Amino acid sequence: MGNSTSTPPARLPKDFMWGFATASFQIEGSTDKDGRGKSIWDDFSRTPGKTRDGGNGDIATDSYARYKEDIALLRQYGVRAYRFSIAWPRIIPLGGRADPVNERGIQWYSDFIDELIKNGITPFVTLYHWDLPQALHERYGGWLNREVVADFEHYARVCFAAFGDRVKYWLTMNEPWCVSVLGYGRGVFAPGRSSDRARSAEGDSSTEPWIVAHHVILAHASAVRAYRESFKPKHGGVIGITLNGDWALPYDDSPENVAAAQHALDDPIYLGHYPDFMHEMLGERLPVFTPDELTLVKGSSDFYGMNTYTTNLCKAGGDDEFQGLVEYTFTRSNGTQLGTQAHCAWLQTYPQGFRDLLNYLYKKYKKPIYVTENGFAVKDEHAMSLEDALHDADRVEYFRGMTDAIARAVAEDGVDVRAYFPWSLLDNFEWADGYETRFGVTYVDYVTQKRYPKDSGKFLAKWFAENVENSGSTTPRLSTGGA
Ligand code: GBH
Repeated sequence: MGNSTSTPPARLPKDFMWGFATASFQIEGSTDKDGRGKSIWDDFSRTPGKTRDGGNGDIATDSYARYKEDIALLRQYGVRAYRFSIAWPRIIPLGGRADPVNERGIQWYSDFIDELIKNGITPFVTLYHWDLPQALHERYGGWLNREVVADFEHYARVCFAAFGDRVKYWLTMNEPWCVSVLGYGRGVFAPGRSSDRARSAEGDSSTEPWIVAHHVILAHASAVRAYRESFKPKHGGVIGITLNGDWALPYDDSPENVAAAQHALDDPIYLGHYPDFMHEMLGERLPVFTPDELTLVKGSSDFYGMNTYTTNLCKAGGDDEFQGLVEYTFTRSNGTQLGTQAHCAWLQTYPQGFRDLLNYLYKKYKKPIYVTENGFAVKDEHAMSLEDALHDADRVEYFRGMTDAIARAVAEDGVDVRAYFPWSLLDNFEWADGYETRFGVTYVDYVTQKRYPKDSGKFLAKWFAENVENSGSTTPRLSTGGA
């Protein structure tokens, strides 16, 4: 593949989808409105010590109440699509397949989807972005119990039936690795189970993450089968999963580090089985798919859905099973850094890695790629004045590199990338980081809830207006000023 960045790449095709991504618990607030049940993040985030600044999701960006304002903002940016998630406990407050469906929750998302469509914006829906109904956790241990597979499938069917006439793009799960490892291994995300007794009173990090991941995969695949059998024939949409997939470079040329980088890239959904090194690492602790389940899982995504933020240099070794016994670093063997450091320790800017990842995945799996998240948190942005935060130069640099990488992957390397969703429309509730880490292209003043487009948001609006073949539908209107 080429590395040239001197000439401008060709424009993206006119059906290329771009827009911003968000997730229900990170933006909605209104946690007690319209019959919503509790999610595992409600109590977890309200428990002292679980989020860095003590923040919780009770108000967030107040987007449940302000949804028309948010959609007007999306329109100002000129997006063609919007990726958001549905909160399971708003649809089925107690979560289970025998529990009542909440018509008010359905009505809200239905109105929301109508408002998007009225504004020419394509809805792109995630069914599960980490807000499991608390009732299922209490009833049978949530993701730890096989029961959850049928309950998730039922919830998915309710959503397909209610919204499938208007929603043609579905994601079942956001990042199974985070659900499993961060929720049930490291215990830093809800429900916060871990063998580390300083974090959690309960949990077994040697087995639970793998059990949870197994159920998440089966729940995903069951929902996909339901969609393909009962809804796709009349609705004609596409469905898949999104994984957190960062590019992996070997730290150096040694065979063990080259193998380590490969381990960091392998996953069971697209391979259709657990990778060999997982068997070696976990032995009896790795759950087993029956032959029927393997058939169910294999091919269970119509596209390669991927949240990607950075590139890691990989070294074999260490004892962290959650990273497949691979150590990550951003410091090259010559002591230099891979890229610009973000506010989060795990994130540096490295656009060439993004282009290489797109090429690798397309050659390996030959499926269209939907980039469902990509973004950057500027260091100490939370402590800046509004004026300084709006001039988010490091985020602009990040998106300049990433958009160039996408355009070149498509136009010069022939990779079939269909969508790009920068994370995120708004600064929002950043899970265990609370409100301290800001990923928005729009600044949110949490006192007034006013939204202010940052330079990065304006950059993206302009870039996509200029670099996608014009379909004549949307034009950014940021000259009219802030929101
Ligand atoms: C996304 O995950 C999430 O989908 C989104 O909700 C979130 O707001 C966004 O990232 C920004 O963080 O420090 O060892 O605990 C991106 C993938 C994987 C990145 C887990 C952070 C933390 C690893 N994430 N990782 S650790």
